Amino acid sequence: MSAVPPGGPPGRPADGAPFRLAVLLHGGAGGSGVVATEMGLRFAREGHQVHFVSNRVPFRLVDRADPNVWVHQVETLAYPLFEAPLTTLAEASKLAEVIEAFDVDVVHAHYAVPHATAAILARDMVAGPRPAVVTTLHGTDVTLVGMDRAYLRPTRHAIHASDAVTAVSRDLHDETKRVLGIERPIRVVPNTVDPERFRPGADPEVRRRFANDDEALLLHVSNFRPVKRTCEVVRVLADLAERRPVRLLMVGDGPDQPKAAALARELGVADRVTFLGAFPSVEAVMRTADVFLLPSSHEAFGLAALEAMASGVPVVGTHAGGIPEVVEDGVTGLLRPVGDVAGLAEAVDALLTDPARHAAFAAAGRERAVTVFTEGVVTDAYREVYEAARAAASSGR
Ligand code: GMT
Repeated sequence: MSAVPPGGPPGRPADGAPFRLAVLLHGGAGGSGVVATEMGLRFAREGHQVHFVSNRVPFRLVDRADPNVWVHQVETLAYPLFEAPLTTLAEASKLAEVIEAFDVDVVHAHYAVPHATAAILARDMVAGPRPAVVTTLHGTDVTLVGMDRAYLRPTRHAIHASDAVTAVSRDLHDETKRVLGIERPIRVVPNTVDPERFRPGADPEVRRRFANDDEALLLHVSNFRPVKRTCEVVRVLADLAERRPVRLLMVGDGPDQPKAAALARELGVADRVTFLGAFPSVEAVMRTADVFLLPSSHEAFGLAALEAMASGVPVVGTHAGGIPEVVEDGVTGLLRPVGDVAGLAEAVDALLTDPARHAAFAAAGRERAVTVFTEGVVTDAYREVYEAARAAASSGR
């Protein structure tokens, strides 16, 4: 990883030449930032130059040095006249600097507003050849931010002004077209998972830190926003605790964490829950779980569910958004309607009561994760998108 731009020779690469790629992402814990980081690292390993532009060192980049990877930190000015720092402008400015210094030919913005907006502004500001802007829609950039009156028009603008747009699921593709009235083509490119990092085979010593051998271990990983319905995870635990020895691991942090902890105390199950906070290497903990819980009210994809499946952990979740595209109901997990806490608890109990079915789900989940959501297929899809966008952008130059 380097933070100092050495500069790159100017000139436009031919088809098939390595990309000089800038990646705009949320640097904190969250699926879109994880996907952006992992995809960037994959392209770097293939020999492309990858420049992460973010307000912080990306969460999942910790300890993963690569000579093709740069991190450019966005600096904002805290001026009392501004109620909040003008980060989108600062991001556009840093990105424009990076484009010029490294002759970046493709900018990949993960999330519409603010990242695609910053990318489009930077593209318009640079001296010299303009890079292609590829935008990946991740979910809440459309379903929450994009639908808010304050951001609807900039979101539509960001989508229309990008050279190429992708969405992480068919559900998000359809919803973007429907609720934002977008007519341009949007390609569905699903998320992927590193099958070596997320693999089955719990270390019994790690598992014993959280549960005794006779106890079932449930797991939830998220950013504890209201959409994740983390209190329902605690309610499922409380329901199950009346039937069997069980413990729950809650990984991550966010606004609803204190509510979930308070509910655990109120329901008398606080001694059965461990809140581990947010940390980047969740894989060792992931494979110790018996069931992964995802009761979200909406989820464009559900990356944590894919990571659980790759780890050989069946998922119990909701029929929400793109979750059914990831978790095959009745095969790799069990899905229930949003808010059906009793149904979710029943589903967990059914899996724990039937070891043969649990094992079949675990194996099918791993198989689906590594065959349907294959790293190579997803990387090839993005490579095609980058090539086409780079060709289109350079013909318009
Ligand atoms: O959850 C968010 O607020 C945004 C975003 C994030 O940064 O974590 O999550 C979205 O992108 C992920 C990666 O593509 C998807 O796996 C999540 O399903 C999606 N979240 C929602 O749609 C709520």
